[in-house]
Amino acid sequence: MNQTTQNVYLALLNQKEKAISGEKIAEMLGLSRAAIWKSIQELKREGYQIESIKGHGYLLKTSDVINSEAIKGDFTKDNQIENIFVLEETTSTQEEAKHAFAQNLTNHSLFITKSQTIGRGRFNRAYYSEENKGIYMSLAIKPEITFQEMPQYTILTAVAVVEAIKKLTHIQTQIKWVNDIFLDGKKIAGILSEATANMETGQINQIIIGIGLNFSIQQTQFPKEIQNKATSLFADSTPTITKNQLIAEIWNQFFSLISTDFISKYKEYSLVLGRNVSFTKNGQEFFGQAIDITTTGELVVQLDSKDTMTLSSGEISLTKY
Ligand code: BTX
Repeated sequence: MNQTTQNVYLALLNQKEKAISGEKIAEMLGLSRAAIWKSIQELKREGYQIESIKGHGYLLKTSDVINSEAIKGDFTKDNQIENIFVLEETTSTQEEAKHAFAQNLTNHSLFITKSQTIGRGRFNRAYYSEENKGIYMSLAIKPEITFQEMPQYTILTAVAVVEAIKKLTHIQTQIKWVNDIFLDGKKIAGILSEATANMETGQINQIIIGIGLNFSIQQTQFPKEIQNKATSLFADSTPTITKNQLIAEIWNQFFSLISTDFISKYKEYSLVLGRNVSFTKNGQEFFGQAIDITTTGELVVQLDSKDTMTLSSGEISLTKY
């Protein structure tokens, strides 16, 4: 979207559900009526719903197109994101953040895409990203901290996602250790945190936190392989919020929770505590019960043999027995 169109969009947005005439926008922006008309057509092509009301002008209706200004408009003062880049399509927002780091990115930047062609999860697994029906974003942070000083970003982000969804929709989701958000027993979101250290100083100097959230993918639209284990926030109902609102709220929560005891909340929202789980370590399968999550986010499992094992990473399965 070019700068003129962005400004026209802002003029419509600032009207707050009232119509504004093309003449007035032209006057405000010091542009011709024809230029305004052209921008309105561009906005419509991008998916914005704009109604023309005779004698009143243009009315921007609630339209769920990801837009950086709409997102920023909902930021709280805690939110430290300085730049938002909205991309029509990319391979992976994690890669976009990496490229930005390679070009000397210095501040907190958020990369969001409407369509992701090679979205990935942990262990290079694919993350299914349906165009316009999900939130696919990566936050790039440039800290100078040691590994020990680094907050548990995956845990923090999981809590931020649960809190944001709860605040905006009253829907209660749960966290499956370590990085998945579940609704009604199925995954609606996954988190991928990646950090890079400077070998000379030993400091962590690049952190990328990726979130993939199934917003309004219909249940039947998921690929066959994940049909039974994936769902969306609004799989079969009309969304009651916009993606822009949820994106802003997730990062508002993230920055306000960072200095709090978010591990307690993580435990409160855990899908696995008290449940029977299985996992594989060094090629051997273990069974037991998840009994605790430590202050550093590790999962404590009491094995059937009564020994306990503390897992710091990897994956567990919930078992039925
Ligand atoms: P994960 O490795 O924990 O989960 C990946 C697994 O989840 C897959 O193997 C598959 O079984 C299942 N899966 C794949 N797609 C979906 C989906 N849409 N909904 C539910 N289950 C699914 C989780 O990894 C972390 C994913 C992060 C994705 C974000 S999107 C923005 C950023 N860019 C990018 O490339 N990755 C991150």
